[in-house]
Amino acid sequence: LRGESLDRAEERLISMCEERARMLQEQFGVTVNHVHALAILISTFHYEKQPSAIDQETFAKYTGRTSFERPLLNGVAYAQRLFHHEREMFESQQGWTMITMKERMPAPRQDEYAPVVFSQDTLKYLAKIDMMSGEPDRENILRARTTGKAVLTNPFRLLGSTHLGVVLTFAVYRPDLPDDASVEQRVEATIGYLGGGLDVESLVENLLSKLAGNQDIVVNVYDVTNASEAMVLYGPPSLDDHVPLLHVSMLDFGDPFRKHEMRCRYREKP
Ligand code: WA2
Repeated sequence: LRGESLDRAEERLISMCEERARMLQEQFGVTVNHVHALAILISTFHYEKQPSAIDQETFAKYTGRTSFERPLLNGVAYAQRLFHHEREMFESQQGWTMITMKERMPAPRQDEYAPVVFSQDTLKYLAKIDMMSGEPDRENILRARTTGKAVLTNPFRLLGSTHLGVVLTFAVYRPDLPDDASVEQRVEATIGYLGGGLDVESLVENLLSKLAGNQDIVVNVYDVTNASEAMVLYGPPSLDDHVPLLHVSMLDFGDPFRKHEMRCRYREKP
Protein backbone atom coordinates (compact mmCIF):
# COMPACT_ATOMS: atom_id res chain seq x y z
CA LEU A 1 0.00 0.00 0.00
CA ARG A 2 1.16 3.49 -0.81
CA GLY A 3 1.21 5.84 2.14
CA GLU A 4 -1.38 8.05 0.56
CA SER A 5 -4.07 5.39 0.28
CA LEU A 6 -3.37 4.13 3.78
CA ASP A 7 -3.97 7.67 5.03
CA ARG A 8 -7.21 7.77 3.15
CA ALA A 9 -8.24 4.37 4.49
CA GLU A 10 -7.56 5.55 8.02
CA GLU A 11 -9.52 8.74 7.46
CA ARG A 12 -12.49 6.72 6.19
CA LEU A 13 -12.32 4.35 9.16
CA ILE A 14 -12.28 7.27 11.60
CA SER A 15 -15.24 8.96 9.98
CA MET A 16 -17.31 5.73 9.83
CA CYS A 17 -16.52 4.92 13.45
CA GLU A 18 -17.28 8.42 14.72
CA GLU A 19 -20.57 8.44 12.78
CA ARG A 20 -21.62 5.11 14.34
CA ALA A 21 -20.64 6.15 17.84
CA ARG A 22 -22.56 9.42 17.45
CA MET A 23 -25.68 7.63 16.21
CA LEU A 24 -25.62 5.04 18.96
CA GLN A 25 -25.10 7.67 21.63
CA GLU A 26 -27.86 9.82 20.16
CA GLN A 27 -30.37 6.94 20.12
CA PHE A 28 -29.31 5.99 23.60
CA GLY A 29 -29.85 9.55 24.85
CA VAL A 30 -33.31 9.74 23.29
CA THR A 31 -34.22 6.38 24.86
CA VAL A 32 -33.02 7.43 28.32
CA ASN A 33 -34.94 10.72 28.16
CA HIS A 34 -38.17 8.91 27.41
CA VAL A 35 -37.71 6.43 30.24
CA HIS A 36 -37.04 9.41 32.52
CA ALA A 37 -40.31 11.01 31.39
CA LEU A 38 -42.13 7.71 32.03
CA ALA A 39 -40.72 7.65 35.56
CA ILE A 40 -42.25 11.09 36.13
CA LEU A 41 -45.50 9.94 34.56
CA ILE A 42 -45.74 7.11 37.09
CA SER A 43 -44.87 9.41 39.96
CA THR A 44 -47.63 11.79 38.85
CA PHE A 45 -50.42 9.45 37.79
CA HIS A 46 -49.83 6.49 40.07
CA TYR A 47 -48.95 8.25 43.32
CA GLU A 48 -50.24 11.81 43.12
CA LYS A 49 -53.70 10.75 42.03
CA GLN A 50 -55.94 8.92 44.49
CA PRO A 51 -57.00 6.43 43.29
CA SER A 52 -54.16 5.71 40.87
CA ALA A 53 -54.83 6.48 37.21
CA ILE A 54 -52.49 3.64 36.09
CA ASP A 55 -53.03 -0.10 36.16
CA GLN A 56 -51.37 -2.93 34.23
CA GLU A 57 -53.69 -2.50 31.27
CA THR A 58 -53.09 1.27 30.89
CA PHE A 59 -49.36 0.84 31.42
CA ALA A 60 -49.11 -1.89 28.75
CA LYS A 61 -51.19 0.12 26.29
CA TYR A 62 -49.33 3.40 26.79
CA THR A 63 -45.82 1.93 26.77
CA GLY A 64 -46.64 -0.23 23.74
CA ARG A 65 -47.93 2.75 21.79
CA THR A 66 -44.90 4.91 22.69
CA SER A 67 -42.21 2.26 22.19
CA PHE A 68 -40.99 4.11 19.06
CA GLU A 69 -39.62 6.72 21.47
CA ARG A 70 -37.29 4.16 23.09
CA PRO A 71 -35.57 2.60 20.07
CA LEU A 72 -32.81 0.83 22.01
CA LEU A 73 -35.01 -0.73 24.71
CA ASN A 74 -36.65 -4.17 24.51
CA GLY A 75 -39.48 -2.86 26.70
CA VAL A 76 -40.11 -1.20 30.05
CA ALA A 77 -41.36 -2.52 33.35
CA TYR A 78 -42.18 -0.95 36.70
CA ALA A 79 -41.14 -2.59 39.97
CA GLN A 80 -42.69 -1.29 43.18
CA ARG A 81 -40.59 -0.76 46.29
CA LEU A 82 -41.98 -2.99 49.01
CA PHE A 83 -40.91 -3.46 52.64
CA HIS A 84 -41.27 -6.78 54.39
CA HIS A 85 -43.98 -5.56 56.76
CA GLU A 86 -46.09 -4.64 53.69
CA ARG A 87 -45.63 -7.98 51.95
CA GLU A 88 -48.59 -9.93 53.26
CA MET A 89 -51.06 -7.16 52.50
CA PHE A 90 -49.51 -6.55 49.07
CA GLU A 91 -49.64 -10.20 48.03
CA SER A 92 -53.21 -10.66 49.16
CA GLN A 93 -54.31 -7.48 47.36
CA GLN A 94 -52.49 -8.48 44.16
CA GLY A 95 -53.64 -12.08 44.41
CA TRP A 96 -50.16 -13.48 43.65
CA THR A 97 -46.86 -14.24 45.39
CA MET A 98 -43.58 -12.56 44.45
CA ILE A 99 -41.13 -14.89 42.74
CA THR A 100 -37.34 -14.94 42.37
CA MET A 101 -35.71 -14.15 39.04
CA LYS A 102 -33.78 -17.37 38.45
CA GLU A 103 -35.77 -20.15 40.08
CA ARG A 104 -39.15 -18.42 39.75
CA MET A 105 -39.96 -19.64 43.27
CA PRO A 106 -41.66 -17.66 46.08
CA ALA A 107 -39.22 -14.90 47.13
CA PRO A 108 -37.49 -15.68 50.45
CA ARG A 109 -37.79 -13.18 53.29
CA GLN A 110 -35.86 -9.91 52.78
CA ASP A 111 -36.09 -6.47 54.41
CA GLU A 112 -37.12 -5.01 51.09
CA TYR A 113 -38.32 -6.19 47.66
CA ALA A 114 -39.00 -4.80 44.18
CA PRO A 115 -41.81 -6.84 42.57
CA VAL A 116 -42.75 -5.97 38.98
CA VAL A 117 -46.34 -4.75 39.00
CA PHE A 118 -46.55 -3.21 35.50
CA SER A 119 -44.90 -4.43 32.31
CA GLN A 120 -44.96 -3.68 28.61
CA ASP A 121 -46.20 -6.72 26.65
CA THR A 122 -42.68 -7.39 25.35
CA LEU A 123 -41.48 -7.87 28.96
CA LYS A 124 -44.49 -9.87 30.24
CA TYR A 125 -42.14 -12.51 31.67
CA LEU A 126 -40.95 -9.99 34.30
CA ALA A 127 -44.39 -9.84 35.99
CA LYS A 128 -44.33 -10.80 39.70
CA ILE A 129 -40.52 -11.06 39.79
CA ASP A 130 -38.72 -9.47 42.73
CA MET A 131 -36.08 -7.56 40.74
CA MET A 132 -33.88 -7.34 43.82
CA SER A 133 -33.43 -11.14 43.58
CA GLY A 134 -31.20 -10.71 40.52
CA GLU A 135 -27.74 -9.36 41.27
CA PRO A 136 -27.27 -6.98 38.30
CA ASP A 137 -30.80 -5.59 38.71
CA ARG A 138 -30.34 -5.24 42.47
CA GLU A 139 -27.12 -3.24 42.05
CA ASN A 140 -28.85 -1.01 39.52
CA ILE A 141 -31.79 -0.39 41.86
CA LEU A 142 -29.55 0.64 44.74
CA ARG A 143 -27.45 2.93 42.57
CA ALA A 144 -30.45 4.42 40.72
CA ARG A 145 -32.17 5.57 43.89
CA THR A 146 -29.12 7.21 45.46
CA THR A 147 -28.15 9.05 42.26
CA GLY A 148 -31.52 9.91 40.70
CA LYS A 149 -29.86 9.26 37.32
CA ALA A 150 -30.14 6.59 34.67
CA VAL A 151 -27.84 3.72 35.62
CA LEU A 152 -26.59 0.72 33.65
CA THR A 153 -25.54 -2.80 34.60
CA ASN A 154 -22.55 -4.80 33.42
CA PRO A 155 -23.21 -6.68 30.19
CA PHE A 156 -25.08 -9.94 30.91
CA ARG A 157 -27.57 -12.29 29.28
CA LEU A 158 -30.98 -10.70 29.65
CA LEU A 159 -33.99 -12.74 30.71
CA GLY A 160 -35.98 -14.08 27.78
CA SER A 161 -33.09 -13.50 25.39
CA THR A 162 -30.01 -15.30 24.18
CA HIS A 163 -28.29 -11.98 23.63
CA LEU A 164 -25.94 -9.88 25.69
CA GLY A 165 -27.39 -6.67 26.94
CA VAL A 166 -27.46 -4.18 29.79
CA VAL A 167 -30.34 -3.12 32.02
CA LEU A 168 -31.25 0.54 32.29
CA THR A 169 -32.90 1.68 35.56
CA PHE A 170 -34.43 4.92 36.84
CA ALA A 171 -35.74 5.36 40.37
CA VAL A 172 -39.31 6.64 40.72
CA TYR A 173 -39.70 9.10 43.59
CA ARG A 174 -42.64 10.47 45.52
CA PRO A 175 -43.83 13.61 43.71
CA ASP A 176 -42.74 15.85 46.61
CA LEU A 177 -38.99 15.13 46.27
CA PRO A 178 -37.14 18.47 45.86
CA ASP A 179 -34.65 18.82 42.97
CA ASP A 180 -31.74 19.44 45.33
CA ALA A 181 -32.54 16.44 47.56
CA SER A 182 -29.78 14.74 49.56
CA VAL A 183 -28.92 11.07 49.08
CA GLU A 184 -30.85 10.17 52.27
CA GLN A 185 -33.91 12.09 51.08
CA ARG A 186 -33.75 10.31 47.72
CA VAL A 187 -33.60 6.86 49.26
CA GLU A 188 -36.42 7.71 51.63
CA ALA A 189 -38.65 9.10 48.85
CA THR A 190 -38.10 6.12 46.52
CA ILE A 191 -41.34 4.37 45.61
CA GLY A 192 -40.23 2.13 42.76
CA TYR A 193 -38.00 1.50 39.78
CA LEU A 194 -38.56 1.79 36.07
CA GLY A 195 -36.38 0.17 33.47
CA GLY A 196 -35.82 -2.36 30.78
CA GLY A 197 -33.23 -4.16 28.76
CA LEU A 198 -30.97 -2.74 26.10
CA ASP A 199 -30.54 -5.77 23.90
CA VAL A 200 -27.32 -4.36 22.53
CA GLU A 201 -26.63 -7.30 20.26
CA SER A 202 -29.79 -7.07 18.19
CA LEU A 203 -30.53 -3.37 18.52
CA VAL A 204 -27.04 -2.17 17.62
CA GLU A 205 -26.96 -4.64 14.75
CA ASN A 206 -30.18 -3.16 13.47
CA LEU A 207 -28.85 0.39 13.84
CA LEU A 208 -25.55 -0.33 12.09
CA SER A 209 -27.06 -2.37 9.27
CA LYS A 210 -28.71 0.76 7.91
CA LEU A 211 -25.44 2.64 7.42
CA ALA A 212 -23.35 2.83 4.27
CA GLY A 213 -20.00 1.07 4.35
CA ASN A 214 -21.23 -1.42 6.90
CA GLN A 215 -19.81 -4.45 5.06
CA ASP A 216 -16.32 -2.96 5.15
CA ILE A 217 -15.82 -2.60 8.88
CA VAL A 218 -16.13 -4.57 12.10
CA VAL A 219 -17.57 -2.69 15.06
CA ASN A 220 -17.23 -3.59 18.73
CA VAL A 221 -18.79 -1.89 21.74
CA TYR A 222 -17.03 -2.38 25.06
CA ASP A 223 -17.71 -1.60 28.68
CA VAL A 224 -14.27 -0.34 29.78
CA THR A 225 -15.26 0.80 33.28
CA ASN A 226 -12.48 -1.45 34.55
CA ALA A 227 -9.68 -0.63 32.10
CA SER A 228 -7.80 -3.86 32.71
CA GLU A 229 -10.78 -6.06 31.83
CA ALA A 230 -12.79 -4.61 28.98
CA MET A 231 -16.11 -6.43 28.48
CA VAL A 232 -17.50 -6.94 24.99
CA LEU A 233 -21.02 -5.61 24.70
CA TYR A 234 -21.35 -5.94 20.97
CA GLY A 235 -19.50 -7.54 18.10
CA PRO A 236 -17.23 -10.51 17.60
CA PRO A 237 -14.40 -11.25 20.01
CA SER A 238 -11.60 -9.38 18.27
CA LEU A 239 -7.85 -9.48 18.09
CA ASP A 240 -7.19 -5.77 18.34
CA ASP A 241 -3.47 -6.28 18.85
CA HIS A 242 -2.95 -7.61 15.35
CA VAL A 243 -4.95 -4.99 13.51
CA PRO A 244 -3.00 -2.38 11.56
CA LEU A 245 -5.82 0.15 11.50
CA LEU A 246 -8.01 0.49 14.58
CA HIS A 247 -10.05 3.46 15.69
CA VAL A 248 -11.53 3.97 19.14
CA SER A 249 -14.51 6.34 19.51
CA MET A 250 -15.67 7.43 22.95
CA LEU A 251 -19.26 6.66 23.96
CA ASP A 252 -21.01 8.56 26.73
CA PHE A 253 -24.15 6.82 28.00
CA GLY A 254 -24.56 9.28 30.86
CA ASP A 255 -23.87 6.90 33.77
CA PRO A 256 -20.88 8.53 35.51
CA PHE A 257 -19.98 5.19 37.09
CA ARG A 258 -19.41 3.53 33.70
CA LYS A 259 -17.23 3.99 30.66
CA HIS A 260 -18.00 2.67 27.20
CA GLU A 261 -16.20 2.85 23.88
CA MET A 262 -16.59 1.75 20.28
CA ARG A 263 -13.69 0.13 18.43
CA CYS A 264 -13.70 -0.11 14.66
CA ARG A 265 -11.43 -1.91 12.21
CA TYR A 266 -11.55 -3.03 8.58
CA ARG A 267 -12.94 -6.46 7.91
CA GLU A 268 -10.09 -7.06 5.50
CA LYS A 269 -6.98 -5.10 4.66
CA PRO A 270 -8.09 -1.80 3.10
N1 WA2 B 1 -35.43 -5.82 31.99
C1 WA2 B 1 -35.39 -6.64 30.91
N2 WA2 B 1 -34.73 -7.80 30.88
C2 WA2 B 1 -34.09 -8.18 32.01
C3 WA2 B 1 -34.10 -7.38 33.15
C4 WA2 B 1 -34.80 -6.17 33.12
N3 WA2 B 1 -34.86 -5.35 34.19
N4 WA2 B 1 -33.35 -8.03 34.09
C5 WA2 B 1 -32.92 -9.19 33.52
N5 WA2 B 1 -33.35 -9.29 32.27
C6 WA2 B 1 -37.89 -3.23 36.23
O1 WA2 B 1 -34.72 -1.98 37.55
C7 WA2 B 1 -36.09 -2.08 37.41
C8 WA2 B 1 -35.68 -4.19 34.24
C9 WA2 B 1 -35.46 -3.53 35.56
C10 WA2 B 1 -36.52 -2.63 36.08
